[in-house]
Amino acid sequence: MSVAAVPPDLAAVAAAFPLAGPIASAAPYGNGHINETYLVSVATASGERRYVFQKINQRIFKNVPALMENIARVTAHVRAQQPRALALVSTRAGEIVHRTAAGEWWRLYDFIEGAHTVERVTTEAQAREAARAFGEYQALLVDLPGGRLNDTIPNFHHTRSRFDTLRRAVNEDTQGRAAGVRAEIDFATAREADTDVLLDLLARGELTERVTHNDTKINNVMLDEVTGRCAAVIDLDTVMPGLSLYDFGDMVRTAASSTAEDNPDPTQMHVVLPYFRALVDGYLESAGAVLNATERAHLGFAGKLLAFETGLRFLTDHLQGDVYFRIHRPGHNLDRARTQFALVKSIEDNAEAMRRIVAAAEKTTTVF
Ligand code: ADP
Ligand code: GN1
Ligand code: MG
Repeated sequence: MSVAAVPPDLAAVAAAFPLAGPIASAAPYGNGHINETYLVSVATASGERRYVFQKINQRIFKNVPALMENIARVTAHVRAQQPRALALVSTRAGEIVHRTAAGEWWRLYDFIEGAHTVERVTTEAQAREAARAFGEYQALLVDLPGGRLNDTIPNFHHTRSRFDTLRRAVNEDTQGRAAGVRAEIDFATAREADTDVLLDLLARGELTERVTHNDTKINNVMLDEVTGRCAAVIDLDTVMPGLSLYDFGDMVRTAASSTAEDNPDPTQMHVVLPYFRALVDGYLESAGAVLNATERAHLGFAGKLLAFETGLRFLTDHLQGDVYFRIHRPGHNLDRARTQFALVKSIEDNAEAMRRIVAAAEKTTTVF
C-alpha cells in the first residue's frame, strides 16, 4: 500500500498532538490520490494504540481552516449518533488542525480498529452495505446544525464546468498531448448535453441541495472485519453542499464497476448489474425517505454522470500535465480516463436494464 517514505518531520508534527505514548512505528498508508496518509502506532501501558496522520494537500484545498471546520462539525454531529464514527484528535493547543512552521497542515484521527476498506466490491452484500452506510450518512446530515457548510472546492461536481475546463485544456494543450487523445475528446464532446441535466433540474427546483459527502468511493467506507457492516464513513474533505445523486453516482462508478478505475485495459470495464441492484436497494433502505421522486428517478443516470465527470477530470489532468491526481506511471491519468469512459459506454448500453432495476426497487417510473 505504501506510496511514499515517512517524512522526517512526522515526529515533530506528532509532538503537537497529545498522543497516548511514544511513537513505536510510522508508515505511509492507504491508496488516496490527494492527501498523504500515515499510520502511526504508539506504545501505551495497556498496549499499542494507533492513529492516522494526514498531511492535507494545499494545492487542492485552498482554505484548510474552512475545510477542517466542516469536518469538525460533521464528525461531532455524526459521532453523537454513531460512537464508532471518525473522530478528530485536537492538538495540545486545542486546535482541530496543526500548522507547521513550514506552512504544512496536518490533522489527526483515531485509527478505526477492527474494520478495513476495500478497493473493489466482491459481494452484493458489500455493495448493499456501503450504499446503506452512505445513505444513512446522508440522512444523518439532514439536520446538521449551524447553517450551510463551507464550499471547500467550489463547483466540485459542477459537470458543466468540468466539461468547460476540459475544453480549455484541449485548446491550451500545454503538454502537446491533445493530438494523442482525439478519440477521448470526441467521446466527451458527444456527451456534452449530459453535463447540464442535473444542474437544470436543480435550477428548476426539482432537485434540492443537501449536505453530501461528495467522494463516496468504495474505499471511503470502513467495513467491520467480523460483521461486514459499516464501521465508519471516512475521507470527509469534500463534505459540503451538494446533490445526493453525486453521492449515489460515485458509488455506482466505484462499486458497480467490473475493474479498477485505472485498469490500463478499458475493455475490462463494464457496469455490474447485480452490484448496481444492491446499491439501489441499500441506498433506498437508508436514504429513501429523504430522497424526492426526481432523485430516485435519476439513480441510473447519476452513475453514468459521475463516471463521465471523473473521466473528464482524468483526461483534463492528463492534458494539463498530471498536476491534480497523484500518478504512479506515465499515462496513468489517460488510462483512468479511458477506463471511466468505457464505464460510461457500458452504462449507456445497459440503460434499459438499469431502468428496470430501479423501477423494480421503486415501483415508480424512472427516467434516464
Ligand atoms: P484520501 O483523501 O487520500 O483518499 P483517506 O482519508 O480516504 O485519504 O485515507 C486513506 C486510507 O487510509 C483510507 O482508504 C483508509 O484505508 C485509511 N484510513 C483513513 N482514515 C482512517 C481511520 N481513521 N482509521 C483507519 N483507517 C483509516
Ligand atoms: C480523489 O482522495 P480520493 O482518492 O478519495 C478525488 C475524487 C475522485 C477520486 C477518483 C478531493 O479521491 O473526487 O473521484 O480521486 N478527490 C478530490 O479516484 O478531488
Ligand atoms: Mg479516500
